[in-house]
Amino acid sequence: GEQRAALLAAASLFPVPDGAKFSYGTAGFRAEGSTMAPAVCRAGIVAALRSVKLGGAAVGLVITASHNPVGDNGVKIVDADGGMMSQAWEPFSDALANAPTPDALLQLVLQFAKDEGITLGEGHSAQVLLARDTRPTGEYLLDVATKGINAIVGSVALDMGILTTPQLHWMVRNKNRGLKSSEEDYFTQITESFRHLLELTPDDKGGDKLMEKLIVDGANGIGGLKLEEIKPKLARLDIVVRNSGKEGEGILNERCGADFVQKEKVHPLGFAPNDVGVRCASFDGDADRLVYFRITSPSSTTIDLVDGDKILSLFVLFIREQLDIVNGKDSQDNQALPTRFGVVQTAYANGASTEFLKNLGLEVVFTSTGVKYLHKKALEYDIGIYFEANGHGTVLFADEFVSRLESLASELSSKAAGSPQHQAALRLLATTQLINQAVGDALSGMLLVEAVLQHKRWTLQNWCDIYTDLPSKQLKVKVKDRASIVTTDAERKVCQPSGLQELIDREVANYSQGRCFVRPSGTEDVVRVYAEASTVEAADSLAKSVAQLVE
Ligand code: NG1
Ligand code: ZN
Repeated sequence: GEQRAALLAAASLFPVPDGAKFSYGTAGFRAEGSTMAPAVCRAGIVAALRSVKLGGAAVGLVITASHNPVGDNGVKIVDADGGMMSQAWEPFSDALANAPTPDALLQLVLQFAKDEGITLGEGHSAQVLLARDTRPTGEYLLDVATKGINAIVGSVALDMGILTTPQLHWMVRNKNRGLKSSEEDYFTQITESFRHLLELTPDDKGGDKLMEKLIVDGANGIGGLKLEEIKPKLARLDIVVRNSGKEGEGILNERCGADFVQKEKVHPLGFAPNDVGVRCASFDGDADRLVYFRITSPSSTTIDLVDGDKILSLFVLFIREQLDIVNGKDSQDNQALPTRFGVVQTAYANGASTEFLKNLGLEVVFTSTGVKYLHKKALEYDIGIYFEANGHGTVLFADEFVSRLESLASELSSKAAGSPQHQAALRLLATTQLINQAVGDALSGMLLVEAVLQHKRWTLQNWCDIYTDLPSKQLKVKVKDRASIVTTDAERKVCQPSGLQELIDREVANYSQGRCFVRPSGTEDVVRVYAEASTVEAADSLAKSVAQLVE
């Protein structure tokens, strides 16, 4: 009836061109913006179905292509818990995006609804929160997504406006938990918890002393605009935003942004010799990645990079310190706050960071590349922290742990108000509020970095010095069929083609501190080679010889 007609109508509005092949991948559908309408419309259908399946819980849909060029665009679905859409729905999403005719699309939906036990067309409700980044094709594609959502009868599409990707994830999560979920609420939560953390700085004289200047590269995207908005509410930070995304500033992600800075290891456009030595941060285009850096010389573009691994390490030091204060370092039993604290990395984490974390006595585990894998693993702990080297990551606190922490803090506030133990418990509580619990978030991550640096009275130099990155090299190799390479052990070992791993091992054995792995990319048609060794030349040469083994 009505439902069938609506699906057929939506599908015929945006036909899939011959030969198109959309794949949901690790970051949703992504392509040249002008070719994205069919996939976006169908992602709207998937998002609405997902909401129906979850009994009408809010689901999110964001139009963004993150760090990719301004001409690209993409679509990603946010699950009701605020995380990435359940992987179990990816095959259906792919099939739907590529359905060649309206009738094929209709049949796919009907069959899938049947398999999933979804009753269409009557009495159900669905709501999808939509957002987009600043891309020129964003407004059009958001409208296309709305048409897809509306093709599921009874759905409501709510346009939340131009947002960072993590803001939308946060809103979906909060909404489904019955918590405040507007953009204003998001800003209030992160600025208030940041202020609270600063007030808990040891020996804080309650002064209004500004920290040293921080320059932020907004990648000419949405993150810089949002940062400008909350800047007046950020006590004690002296922030200058460059590549802010305002008219005439520059092009989104072009020679700027976290991806560019981390991969090229040079400073972004818009930074000048005057900035030598200043603490700088860089967001990516949708503000879910964060790196820090410092320009080392007025006459070159080189930088000292502080990547996701070092951000993770800084957070680990801070959280560990607070846990030690709360628990008392020596008494192993009878701890006030027993805590399973886990660190999650991928094979791309610099070996020096892993060594540093293991030397702290921490549990470090590895997953495959891709936020959905890291996030899932981190959820297994009371406090689970994960970061990709590229700067995407966060700290997750289990609900049960937060309850215990709240009880402890309130107990201490009557028994030992203002004691070091009480203060440490309050710092941990403020941290659970500040750092985004749904997904990696450059804005909230940066505020936590700034609060921790202030807490430790650390300069960027102190932070850089916690360990020295091993020189590393990444190469891309084009092969006929990248799926012919199959890996195991969190992508650190090749199991197919047979014999390749032995050849890699033999190469690696020639290098001091050598480490190398190869894996097929999940987002590009290439095989990636990563190599680490004790010198830049050695890392380059190891990567090159292993690349030759792959070709
Ligand atoms: P692939 O193309 O699978 O290596 C890349 C990044 C991931 C992640 C995804 C986006 C590297 C080496 N890989 O994945 O970290 O950000 O894109 O979801 O940077
Ligand atoms: Zn991004």
